[in-house]
Amino acid sequence: MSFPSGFLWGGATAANQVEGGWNEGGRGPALTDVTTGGSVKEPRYETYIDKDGKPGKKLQKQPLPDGAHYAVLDGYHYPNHEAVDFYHHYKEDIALFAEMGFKTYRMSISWSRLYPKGIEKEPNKEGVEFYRNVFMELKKYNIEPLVTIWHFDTPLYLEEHEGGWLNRDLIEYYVRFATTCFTEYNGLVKYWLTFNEINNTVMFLDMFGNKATDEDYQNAYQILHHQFVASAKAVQIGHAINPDYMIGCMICGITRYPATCDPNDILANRYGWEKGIFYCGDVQAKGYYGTYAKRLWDEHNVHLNITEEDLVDLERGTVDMYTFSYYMSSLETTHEVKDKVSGNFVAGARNEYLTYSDWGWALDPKGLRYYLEVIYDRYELPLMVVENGLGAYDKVEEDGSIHDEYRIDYYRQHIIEMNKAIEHGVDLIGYTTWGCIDLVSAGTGEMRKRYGFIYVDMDDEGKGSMARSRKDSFYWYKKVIASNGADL
Ligand code: BGP
Repeated sequence: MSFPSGFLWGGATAANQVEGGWNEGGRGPALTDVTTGGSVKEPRYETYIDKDGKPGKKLQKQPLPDGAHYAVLDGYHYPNHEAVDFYHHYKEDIALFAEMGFKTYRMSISWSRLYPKGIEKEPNKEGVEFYRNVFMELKKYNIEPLVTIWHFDTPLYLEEHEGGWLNRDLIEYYVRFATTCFTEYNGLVKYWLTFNEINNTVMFLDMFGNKATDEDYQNAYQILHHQFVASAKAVQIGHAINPDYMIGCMICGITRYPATCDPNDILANRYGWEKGIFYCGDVQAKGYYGTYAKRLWDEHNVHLNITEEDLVDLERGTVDMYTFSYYMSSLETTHEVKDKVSGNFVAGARNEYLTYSDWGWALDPKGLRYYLEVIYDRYELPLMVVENGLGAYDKVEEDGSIHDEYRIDYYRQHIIEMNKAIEHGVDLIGYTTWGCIDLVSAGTGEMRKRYGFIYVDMDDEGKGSMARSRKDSFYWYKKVIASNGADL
């Protein structure tokens, strides 16, 4: 078994989950500073009326409990304020990535570190320099950065005072931010992703039994449209700045199967792929809305504000590569679900042929091959798996070692399936495992849900030394990379 030469092996993180330093270096607060675990808990706001009589929202602040250094708001702590402090440990962390032999490192740029409120005309110099230093450090080890421009972390100001992504003006603010990234880091970065898991906005609206209203759909589709246009504008600008830039979309890839052979389930499954997966990929990779889009909008009485100019932008701003995260598959059914899987983030009908992680995520390596082959057939663009990993409890032995055989096994199975897809003709150019260093969970805000090859001594209460150590999987992944995927 072998992978193409030049295959981009590496790991992935996001600023809001590793960086910390949330109020350092001139950084402004971001939405993710108040919504880590936001999918389960809402931030608490106070409402107020400003001097012009305009209503606004303000976060309720609470002091830190004794001994903890994670900030606490209304009794709920936001661990990503400090996260695993990549902000101060980046040299040490990058040296560890280099030791594993990483060819690439996927990371994101915190928007509010460059534009604290999102509305400024000029970027915050200290923020710009921070990422320049990180990229220079990666260059030292010949590690190619793969940079996500938006990873859920819209500046809080834009959410509180500008109405967030429902407001068309966000396109302009985002484009300014993206242009700064493309210009400042020209020569240091080649691979870019415009929006992380852009499809979540619609896919999770009614997946697994959530009931969304027509208004929820109206807003979600309009938000997505603004993000599509922002992405397409950024792609055009990026290519004008440097024609060699490889700019990709990033889709939350959940392989969907029908739960039964009832034609109703088969149809539901087909429509589920369209709504959850293809809707975004088609716009970003083909440059136009799929024929089924009108059906999806009509289902919920959605009327979008789309201009002629938008359509031109979408057509001109198609991506160079399709990237996605892959953690699990799910079952689609029109029947009542008796045997339900529960877990954070995602829950649904249990697939009796699969096993599940401690957090209820279906472990399905073959589902990765399925996804790769379906998507390659549809777009014929280079593909990258930019997230894949196992959130698990790790036990630190008395001598400090961590025997995470379950994680090694998980990766081994997924790499075997990727290789089969390549043998079947799929142009897969890279693989970055999620949370190559332990980080704060996006879904729950926990530290104990660990993904890393590198362990970080930090717990859910924000207590720990932040010391880094190598798990068994660290040595294993090093061997995999050194053998270009042959030695598993
Ligand atoms: C994806 C996100 C990541 C990451 C991952 C794992 O949806 O892009 O940010 O966190 O899922 O999810 P969790 O952190 O909830 O385990």
